Amino acid sequence: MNKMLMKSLNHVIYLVFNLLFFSLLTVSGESNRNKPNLIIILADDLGYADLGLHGSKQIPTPNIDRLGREGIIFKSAYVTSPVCAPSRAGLITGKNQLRFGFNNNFGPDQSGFDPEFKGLPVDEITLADKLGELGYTTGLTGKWHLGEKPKFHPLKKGFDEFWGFLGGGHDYYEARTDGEDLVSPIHCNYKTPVPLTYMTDDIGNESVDFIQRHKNEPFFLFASFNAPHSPMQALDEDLQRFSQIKDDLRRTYCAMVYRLDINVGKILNTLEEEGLEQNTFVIFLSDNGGPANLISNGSVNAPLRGQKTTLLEGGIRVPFIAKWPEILPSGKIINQDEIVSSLDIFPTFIDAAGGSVTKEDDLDGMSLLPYLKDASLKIPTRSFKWGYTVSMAFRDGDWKLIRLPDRLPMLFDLSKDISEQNNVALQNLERTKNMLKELGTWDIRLPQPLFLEPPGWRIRHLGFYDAEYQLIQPE
Ligand SMILES: [Ca+2]
Repeated sequence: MNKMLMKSLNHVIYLVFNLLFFSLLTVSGESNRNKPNLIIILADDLGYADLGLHGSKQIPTPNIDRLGREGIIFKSAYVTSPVCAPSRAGLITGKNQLRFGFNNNFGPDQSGFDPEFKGLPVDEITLADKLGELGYTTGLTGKWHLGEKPKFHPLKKGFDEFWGFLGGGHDYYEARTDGEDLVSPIHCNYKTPVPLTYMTDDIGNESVDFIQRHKNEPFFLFASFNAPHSPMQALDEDLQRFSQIKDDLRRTYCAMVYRLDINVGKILNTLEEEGLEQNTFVIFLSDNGGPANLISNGSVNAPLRGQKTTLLEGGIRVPFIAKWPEILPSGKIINQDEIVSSLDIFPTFIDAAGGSVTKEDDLDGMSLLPYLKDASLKIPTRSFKWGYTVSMAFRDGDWKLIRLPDRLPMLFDLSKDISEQNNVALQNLERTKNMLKELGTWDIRLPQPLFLEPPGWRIRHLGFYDAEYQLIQPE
């Protein structure tokens, strides 16, 4: 080849390369500009009854209520577990966590179980991993609770930024760099953490900071509040607002939920101020139902029976709101017969981000976008299964079966009996048998749990099925 020809060939290659490079840049720039920002706001151990939009007469929650008014409220929304860690494992992977052995909360190490496995299995893909691949900047503020060993750290599970704590609960006022459990350190990879003011305010402020720093790129924020999970600590100014409530525990709880609402408001206001509101998709939910009886934080799940740790509705049905003004209708209520799950958040967000979910992703939920965008479409009848320590449950359309080790299975028709007062298993024996068979067939194919809770907890959990629950709103 002569020199002239070589030179012009090089020139053509150079031109083609530049053309390709800059058109790719433009395409990704444009598609990135159109991508919605994605936010999950997670409450911790919030009672189903304890929001204004769910009829609370004691706790004003104007900001969460506004989110509901301007967005979509789901009346039949579930999490995958009635306790924190497994519920979060399901939410962040889009898979029922029992499929990878994450059945339980973390307890003390037990003989026969390798503590190296106490965390979200390292090969599980998270929503943050996937959104990172789609060009998102990802951040977690607050509680992680998916493993405390370095290999389980959120920065290894797809998050670019983390401000928060690794365990399941935290003191609201104090963190120590060498502390453990409730006073464990605040971790942060982009600045040196300053002392806590009040945890709920700090998580709110860090969430606002994340939004402001990343307002020019598509971002995914997981605002993972620990309120109103114990320890029960509230600000004096908030306690004064609820001075009419005589019970100390309930008063403190109300003040904590009120402060959570203020911080949800901070996040929503920041979106508005930064001009991001229209194209930001926000989902609000709780990680499990409110604890009552022996382990109570003062919450109420009315009209639902049960509590945190039970597979009665009070343990797993949670407040759930979605808002994305640019794409979704506002003021819509999705009724009881249309069931959604925290498992749907993963595929819904990937869909919103312009990505796609394939068979290899092996997820358990589905994108809700087609049903939310088109008013003529109803979410199809679905079924979900749950397992936690002593209990298993199966919801299939209106029917729900609960299986416990020491009694006949219970069957409820949720279309008529949202408070699970009438066990109709014997009146519907064929249905009970069929559902029990399907649940059992699923159960025996699951892997063994990676870690267990102490045996004593199982006895306690069983007792919560026989306890009494407040089924109407307190005045
Ligand atoms: Ca929780």
